[in-house]
Amino acid sequence: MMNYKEFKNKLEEEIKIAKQVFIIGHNFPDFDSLGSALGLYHLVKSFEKKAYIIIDDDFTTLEPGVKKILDENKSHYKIIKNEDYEKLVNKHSLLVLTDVNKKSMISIENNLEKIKKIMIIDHHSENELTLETDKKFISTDVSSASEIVSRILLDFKIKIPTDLANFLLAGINLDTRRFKQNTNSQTLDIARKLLAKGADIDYVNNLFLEEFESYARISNLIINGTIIQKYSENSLAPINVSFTINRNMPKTIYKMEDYAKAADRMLEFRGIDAAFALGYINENTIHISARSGKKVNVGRIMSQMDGGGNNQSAGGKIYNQDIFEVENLLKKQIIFGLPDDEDVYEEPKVIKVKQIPRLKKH
Ligand SMILES: [Mn+2]
Repeated sequence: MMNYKEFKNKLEEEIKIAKQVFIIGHNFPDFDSLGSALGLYHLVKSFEKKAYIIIDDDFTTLEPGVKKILDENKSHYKIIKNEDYEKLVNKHSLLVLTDVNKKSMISIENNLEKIKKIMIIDHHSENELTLETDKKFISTDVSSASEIVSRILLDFKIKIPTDLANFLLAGINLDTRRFKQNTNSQTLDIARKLLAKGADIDYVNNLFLEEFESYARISNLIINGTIIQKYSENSLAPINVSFTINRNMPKTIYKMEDYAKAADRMLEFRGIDAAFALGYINENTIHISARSGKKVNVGRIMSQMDGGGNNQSAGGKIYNQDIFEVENLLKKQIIFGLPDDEDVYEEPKVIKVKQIPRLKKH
């Protein structure tokens, strides 16, 4: 393991000999992963090298603050998908992981053969899944990856643009829970220097407010609007499918990405095999987001509903129909998405209906 100074010097050396540098954070990036990645991009560009940030997630499913930063800044940074990386990577490439050290948490986990050099900047503890490299600076004593990257930029005396100072401060802010934890004098010193570079505390706070509002809105939709139904086939274990609709105020209009996130979140629960979230995206259009694990082919179900997608992730739009009729239609289609659509379908059983008081909003 290198100390900070050795790592910083090694990083400079490796960037300078690399043909191009790929920067990657963890899947579903948060402010720290994104801020530190943008900071590293700036570092690589300052050494006049080609830089790419790999984010393979569908942007519509990202946290709103993260998505906002990406949407507003995508012209300034080369942000690429896995498939672009596969085309660009060669034996002279350097890969830098930031805010992550485990293979299973990066999108290119299965495409690392061509990479000869890997460096890691992180503040999470290591275990047997940590990617193997001796060129790493991983310290759980540091608040965030953004703090480390800020320090590197400051030590190299690289000019930090105001926008970047904001993104780095957002990263530190997130992982210290606004300086309530993991904060020492160096964290505050770096935050102070970012503020001196023009970081705007109001901008950073607003990013967090968007996260919170979206989180509350989707949680409310899920808690008040989800039923779970059990579908069974003769010999196979029953399949649990969740349906999320705002059942109290079914006409409520949500953003398309809210349904995607609601379905994603439901699928995280153990035992849920498929998740559908549906509702209005404007007065007469219903959007359905469907997610599943291995047992249900949601692409097939959605294609029956004039939508599309693959086994695990699909969606579709329906015009001028009643939301609960659409839900019933969907339930009927589910048998087509089961592993074997022989005539072994039983009436679905509702196994759980939860209603708790709604939040004021929505
Ligand atoms: Mn972090």
